[in-house]
Amino acid sequence: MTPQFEAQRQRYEDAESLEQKITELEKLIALAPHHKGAVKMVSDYRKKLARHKAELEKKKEIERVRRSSGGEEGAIRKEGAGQVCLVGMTKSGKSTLINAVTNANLAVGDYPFTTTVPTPAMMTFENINIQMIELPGIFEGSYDTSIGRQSLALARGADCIVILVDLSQDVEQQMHVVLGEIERARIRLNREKSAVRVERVGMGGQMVYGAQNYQGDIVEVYEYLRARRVVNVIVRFQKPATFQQFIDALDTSVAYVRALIVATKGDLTGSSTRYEQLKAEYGSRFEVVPISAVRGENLEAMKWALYNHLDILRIYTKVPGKKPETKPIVLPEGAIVEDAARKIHKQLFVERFRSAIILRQNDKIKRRQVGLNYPLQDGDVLQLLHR
Ligand SMILES: Nc1nc2c(ncn2[C@@H]2O[C@H](COP(=O)(O)OP(=O)(O)OP(=O)(O)O)[C@@H](O)[C@H]2O)c(=O)[nH]1
Ligand SMILES: [Mg+2]
Repeated sequence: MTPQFEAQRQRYEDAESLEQKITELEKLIALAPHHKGAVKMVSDYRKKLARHKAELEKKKEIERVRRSSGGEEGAIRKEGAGQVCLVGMTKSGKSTLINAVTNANLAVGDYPFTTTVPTPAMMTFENINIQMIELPGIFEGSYDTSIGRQSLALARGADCIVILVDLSQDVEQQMHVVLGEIERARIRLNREKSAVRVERVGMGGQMVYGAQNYQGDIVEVYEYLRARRVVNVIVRFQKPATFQQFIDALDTSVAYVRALIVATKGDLTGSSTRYEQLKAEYGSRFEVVPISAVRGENLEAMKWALYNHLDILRIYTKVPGKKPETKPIVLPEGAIVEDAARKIHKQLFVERFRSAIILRQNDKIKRRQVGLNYPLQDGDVLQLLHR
């Protein structure tokens, strides 16, 4: 490492805003040594850069939606390890479900639209908190109303969307309405963003790579770019991708959110047939979890499914000679030791990092000494040592 590199690393670490971090990290990567030993480090920095950028983009999108949906009033502050929005038609059982898994006592009515505004509650699961938000019932045209727009704006920024389907009613009709409004709100569910990458450049014309991955006639891609007057651009099809995915990649106002279907009222007649229908129809795109909120059936499995859709890791810190903490720190999937160290105490454990020890109960190697770039796993016990 050159002193120049070290100085830049410091500048990156001291950067306060996301924008600043991105700029400094880009400079850092440019200064990185090219020898073999540095490959892993550079690749980790690149990953981090991508994460910063995604975060920034998401922030901007949320900001944009907030502006177009009439200000801050609709926003609910994120709390806990993740935010889950319940989206379903009125009387689908959203409040009943939230009451069954939290301490909340939301009004449950036998008439439509009992819940009129987005309503949060906290669910404790294992040893973390997950925020559950009931959105007012969705109907065809919701997105044209101000409360509907506000609700869907919340869903957009959520970490996970639960589509709540009432198994005592026509399931196809419910899915049609809910997916339709979600689509209009420019939310894409369970779609991986990285199949197509679009980079606008200053010059060079239209460059398309990986055309063999494009599912369609590549001519329509060039056509579309011309129509949108995108003159200088690099498009990379990194995985099999459709035209819609290409358009989405070009359009930064589209939000990508993880989602699953919770099918409720499994205690009522006809529910098993409708559940089978739902699974056959949507099972390849969404995990479908059947429950009965009034009977409290299958709620544990539902909580696990929610947890898994949040893509988070729980890390338990440990001081030498003591038992691990019972409350974990929560990090996004893909996080490395450094991300945990930064969250605990940057000055101490990142800048003066000496080594880290990871304890994995259910692993062949139960104790390993690792560096800052080591990827973490859910449930890891982490002991950090500083100079
Ligand atoms: N049998 C049965 N009934 C349920 C279940 N969950 C909810 N219900 C009933 O469905 C009706 C609507 O429930 P809510 O929880 O108020 O539904 P919601 O989706 O919050 O409805 P709104 O807020 O009005 O849009 C109530 O009569 C509930 O008792 C269930 O698991 N089984
Ligand atoms: Mg309700």
